[in-house]
Amino acid sequence: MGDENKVLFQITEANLDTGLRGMPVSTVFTSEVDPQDGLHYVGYPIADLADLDPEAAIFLLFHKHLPSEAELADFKADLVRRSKVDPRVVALITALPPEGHPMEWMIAALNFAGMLCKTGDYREDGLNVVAQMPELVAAIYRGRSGWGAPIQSEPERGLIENFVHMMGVPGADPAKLTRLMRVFYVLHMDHGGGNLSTFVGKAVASGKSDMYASLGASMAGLYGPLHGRANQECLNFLDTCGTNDPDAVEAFVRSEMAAGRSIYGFGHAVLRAEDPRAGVQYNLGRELCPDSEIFQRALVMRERAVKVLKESPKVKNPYPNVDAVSGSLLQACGLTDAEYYTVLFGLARCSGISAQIVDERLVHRGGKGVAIYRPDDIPVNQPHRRLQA
Ligand code: NMX
Ligand code: MLT
Repeated sequence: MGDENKVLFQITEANLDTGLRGMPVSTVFTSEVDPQDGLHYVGYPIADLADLDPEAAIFLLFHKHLPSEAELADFKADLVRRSKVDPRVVALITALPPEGHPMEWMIAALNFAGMLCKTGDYREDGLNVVAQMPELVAAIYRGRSGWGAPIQSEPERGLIENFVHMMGVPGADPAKLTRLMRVFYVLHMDHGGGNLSTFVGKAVASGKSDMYASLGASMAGLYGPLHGRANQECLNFLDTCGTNDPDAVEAFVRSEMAAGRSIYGFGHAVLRAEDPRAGVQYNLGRELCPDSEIFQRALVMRERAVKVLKESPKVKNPYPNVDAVSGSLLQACGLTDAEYYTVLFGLARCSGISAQIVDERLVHRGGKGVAIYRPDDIPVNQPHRRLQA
C-alpha cells in the first residue's frame, strides 16, 4: 500500500453479479488468505498456530502481536471478568421455539444481548461478546436440545475448557472434546475480510450500527449452507453417502454432481489448493479418532471427491475446505447432533469479526473509520426507466 493511484483491479461487465469475486474493497489487519498457502493470522501460517491457547489467538487478532506470558495472563483475567451473561438474556433464549435452528437462536441471542447489555463502544462490546459467547452457545445447546438447566459457568477454567464444561454433552469424552474444540476455535476465528459473514458484519457496522447488531447480521450470513452451515451439511452428506468403499463413494459424488447438488466441504472462492485448516483437522483426526468410521469416510472423500470435482471444468477449486472433516471429528468426539456445528463456527468467528469491526470503526483512515459501505450497481431491464442511456 502507499500508492493511491495504483490500479488493483479492472472491472469489466463480466465481473458484475459475481458476488464481488476477486475485487479488493478494503484493507485488513487481522488475517490474509493466500490462494495457495491459505490462512495467515497477522502473517503467521494457521497450521503453526493451531495448538495456540485460544485466548492467545484472540489477543493476536485484537493486538496484532502474540502476547507475552504477562499479557496473556492479564488478557485471560479480563475475559473472565467480562464473561458473565445477563440472566435475562439466558431466560429469553431458552424461551425460543425448538423448531428454530441453533443459528436462528444465536442471531436472536446476539440481538437480546445487544438490547440489554451494549455499551456502544465497539472494543468493549466486541470483547464482551467474545467472553460471553461460550455461555450463550452452551445455553442454546442445552436449552434447545432439552438437556436441562444451564451448567454453572466456571470461567477460570479457560474459555474453551469452560465452554465444554457448560455444554455438558451427554456421552462425550470431555478431554477429547476440549482438545478438538481448542483447535477448532483457533482455526475458525478469521478468514480475511471478504468472507460473507465478516463482510456483512463490517458493512452493517459501517452505518454505525452497534457491535451486537452487526454480529447478529454476520451470523445470519454464516447460517447459509454455502458458508458456515456447510459443516452441518457436510456431515449429512457423509451420512447420506453411507459407505466407506472408495468406488461407491466416488459413484455417490458423481450422482450428487449429476443431480446439481453441492459437494459439501469442497471448493472455495479464494483458495486454489487444499485448505490448511482442513489439513490440520485431518491430522487431528488421526490423533483423536483414527478408527472412527465417519472419519475414515471423510478421508476416502478427500481422495475421491477431489478426483470427481477435478473433472468439472467450471469448478475452480476441487480441494477440501475447512468444513470437509470438522463434523466427522465432532461426531467422533461425542457431539453427534450436526445442527449445532454452525454455532461452534459462529462462536469462534465472532472473535475475528469483532476484531475487524474494531479496526474498521476505530483505526482505519487515521481513526475516522471506513466510510459507510455503498458500492455502485448498473440498472438493467427496468422498462419504465426515463433517463437517457
Ligand atoms: N460442489 C458443487 N458445485 C461446485 C462446488 C462444489 N463443491 N464448488 C464449485 N461448484 C460450482 C459452483 O456452484 C459454480 O457453479 P455455477 O457456475 O453453475 O454457478 C461453479 O462450480 C464455479 O464455482 P467456483 O468459482 O469454483 O466457486 P464459488 O466461488 O462460486 O463458490 C463455494 C465457492 C465454497 C460456495 C463452492 O465451492 C461450494 O458451493 N462448495 C460447497 C459448499 C461448501 O463446502 N461451502 C463451504 C465453504 C467454506 N465456508 O465455510 O464458508
Ligand atoms: C471462511 O472461513 O469464511 C470460509 O472459508 C469462506 C471464505 O473465506 O469465503
